[in-house]
Amino acid sequence: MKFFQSIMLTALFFGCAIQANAAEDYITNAADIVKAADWKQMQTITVTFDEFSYEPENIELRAGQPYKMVLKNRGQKKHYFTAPEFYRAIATRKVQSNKDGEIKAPYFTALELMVGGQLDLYFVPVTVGEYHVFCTIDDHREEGMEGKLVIRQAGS
Ligand SMILES: [Cu+2]
Repeated sequence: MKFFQSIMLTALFFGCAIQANAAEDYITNAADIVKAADWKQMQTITVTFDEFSYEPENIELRAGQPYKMVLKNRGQKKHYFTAPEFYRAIATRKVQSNKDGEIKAPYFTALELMVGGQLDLYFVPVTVGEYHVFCTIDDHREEGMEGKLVIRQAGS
């Protein structure tokens, strides 16, 4: 009986764990949010990469406000804009490279910029919270290449 109970508890625990993960997953209705947003009100934020920093380091965003985040690498090395939780907290419209095209996906985990590269991320922030962004190359993060992305409630 005890053994059976523990099996049931384990099943229950994993059931909850799976549900919790699902709740923390990406914004599944991103397409609707992107479509409903007023892109004429889009705000542009430029983030410049260098050794070893993002400028600005901390970015504040409003939920529901459409943005274009222009990522520019002005450094002498390749750099990442890795922010797995942040990308799952936004409704992504697209990532655009002005030279090469557009990439559409439900969400991203990381974007890598070559030396002199630029990528424009079009999105609507959805889930209020604080998210880390960092570079995963070598010891760049330890050297200081990290920042914070904060999504605040609309109107706050
Ligand atoms: Cu880097």
